[in-house]
Amino acid sequence: MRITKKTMAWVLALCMVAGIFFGICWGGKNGASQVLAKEKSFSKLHVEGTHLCNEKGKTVQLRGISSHGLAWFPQYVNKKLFKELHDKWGANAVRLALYTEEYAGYCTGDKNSRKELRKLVRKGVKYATEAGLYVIIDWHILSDGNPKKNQSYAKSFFRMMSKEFKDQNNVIYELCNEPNGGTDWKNIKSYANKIIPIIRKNDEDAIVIVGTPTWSQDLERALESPLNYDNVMYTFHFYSATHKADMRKRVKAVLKAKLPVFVTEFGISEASGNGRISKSGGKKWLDLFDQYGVSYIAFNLSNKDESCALIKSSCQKVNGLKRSDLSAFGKWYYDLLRKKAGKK
Ligand code: IDC
Repeated sequence: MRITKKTMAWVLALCMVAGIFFGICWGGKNGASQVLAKEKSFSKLHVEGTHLCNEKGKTVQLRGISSHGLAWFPQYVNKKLFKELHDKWGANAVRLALYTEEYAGYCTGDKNSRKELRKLVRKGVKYATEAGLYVIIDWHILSDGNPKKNQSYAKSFFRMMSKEFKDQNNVIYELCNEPNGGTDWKNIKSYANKIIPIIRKNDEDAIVIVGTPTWSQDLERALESPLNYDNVMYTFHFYSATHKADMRKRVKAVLKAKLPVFVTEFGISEASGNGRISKSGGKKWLDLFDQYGVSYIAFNLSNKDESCALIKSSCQKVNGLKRSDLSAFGKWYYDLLRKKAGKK
């Protein structure tokens, strides 16, 4: 066959089309591009009234699960389990609890252990993103009752994280799990006013959740004197075998006054994380939060021998969980999440 200029042009054109086609396929198979595609599929959230909204102004209620201490139970930060939480449980969010002091906490180790913990957070964010879950990065203060105590660590941590995740719509920052031990709202505000600008410099409208006094229960203090930023929510935590109608009444009043609240942690055990469970109390609390579109996250994703763990202590699996592998709390929450997500 004589190769004419016309044939050459056709061959060239075909090569170009094939090149583009294979380029797209390769890009699609490549992990990074896939993550990018997923990232774009998360609606950017903002705060309106008591709750979160998506770009179309529709209420978005996040319902999810918190890790136990990341350093303590790192085995549950795995790709398959996070996908299961989304696909099978019907959750749409996870929380990564990074303890600051207890059990190899972020602020108690050396430079290397901090680096390893950041790797774990990164891994959690990646798996959550791939699974289609919003993800809360929780600076889990507890024995360090005043967030000012480890403020310099918090500053550099949130600076790094917000820089890294600035383009991800699904990442939410929780500044201080549970202030306690006499830490007042003035202390917390002063801390939040240092950290929020650091995050906002990298990600100007990221959702930020701020803890409240007395183990994140005194929402009234935030209502009296809110922070001067948009897209800020205030933390409330409850454990239904301890916290009952009198506290529900207080929370309801605050919601009626339109304070944006996020329940970043709850359990149906006693506040110690152990003891008896109250399913009926848990239902009353979640009914209230459903009524106001408030998001909630159950604590915790582990098999620790305590009644607030979602997995039975006899179960050693880290994914592929069946309903029968779950604790009483786990079964109750699994059924509730599936029902809310419209799964049969
Ligand atoms: C508990 C864990 C428990 C651990 C303890 C101290 O369930 O295994 O020994 O912390 O690190 C909270 C805290 C949360 C607690 C939980 C239950 O935010 O860290 O976890 N709780 O006590 N506030 C109220 C209850």
